[in-house]
Amino acid sequence: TKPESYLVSSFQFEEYMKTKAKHVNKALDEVVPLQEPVRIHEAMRYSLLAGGKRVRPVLCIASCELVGGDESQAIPMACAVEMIHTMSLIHDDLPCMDNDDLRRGKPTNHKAFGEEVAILAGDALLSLAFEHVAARTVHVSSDRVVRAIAELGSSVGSEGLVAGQIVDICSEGKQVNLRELEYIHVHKTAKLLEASVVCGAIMGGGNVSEVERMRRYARCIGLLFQVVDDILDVTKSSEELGKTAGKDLASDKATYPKLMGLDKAKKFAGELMDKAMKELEYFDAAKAAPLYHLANYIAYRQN
Ligand code: GRG
Repeated sequence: TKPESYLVSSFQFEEYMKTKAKHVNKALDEVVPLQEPVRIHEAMRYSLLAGGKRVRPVLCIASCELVGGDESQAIPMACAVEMIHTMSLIHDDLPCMDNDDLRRGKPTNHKAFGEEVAILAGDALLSLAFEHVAARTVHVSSDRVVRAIAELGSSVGSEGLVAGQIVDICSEGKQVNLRELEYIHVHKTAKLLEASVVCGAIMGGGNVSEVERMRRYARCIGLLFQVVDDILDVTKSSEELGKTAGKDLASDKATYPKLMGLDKAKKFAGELMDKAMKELEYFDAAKAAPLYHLANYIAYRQN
């Protein structure tokens, strides 16, 4: 599939991402000031303001604007999804989970602050996310705020991120089939992307059919995100190794290229992209431009 065919040429995507990310970063900086107790707020800010791509908050804002809402209605929710994303990374990096030393090119939270503080920083960010949406959302009816909070909650808990993580942990050392791999990815990665998009549409005043259409779009790009990640793992490491056997094909971690072959994985990514685009066709093309480009960015990113 040609990426160009989806692009509305006059739309400045990089400019759009930069501007929206700047708004989100400013809001996040204000939501978590360096106050007493300094140690915990320092640790929260360290990971929250560490320079992530802000894909989830930008999706949230774009989805809100697509259905006719204003950015201001989605900003607290946009901050909340980034707080939850950040806390999931902090906990994922812990010695009892993935035991990683580096994240976004910096020492992981527990390396910088110690394990106790890292666990608490994650807990505090998770709690603050829900508090912030409930307390700070303006110009949205309270029934919409409550619906969005329920949506967000289900994407994180034992039917969401946590479900993906537990199945991933329990499958360690075992052969994972395609169905199980998809379950892990849908829950660990796609659920929060889905909540970001769906909650943006709810806050922006979308009707039920618009919200559900955006959910289907998000499910496709959520899985796409991971399939592309798996493909990049293979292609990048084979480049680094100076060809053929990619690291991922050699390691025991299940990936799409490993389970279905690289060509089929690429074809699958293309199909997910097409399906996502189909959902956007229902909307005004100019208004949907950011979401076309976001899908495109996820599909064709280089890292
Ligand atoms: C959520 C209560 C709760 C606990 C956490 C550890 C855990 C349960 C879940 C793991 C979730 C996880 C680490 C999923 C992977 C998510 C993912 C695709 C990360 C990469 O996202 P990017 O590329 O990263 O958007 P940046 O750094 O740009 O933000």
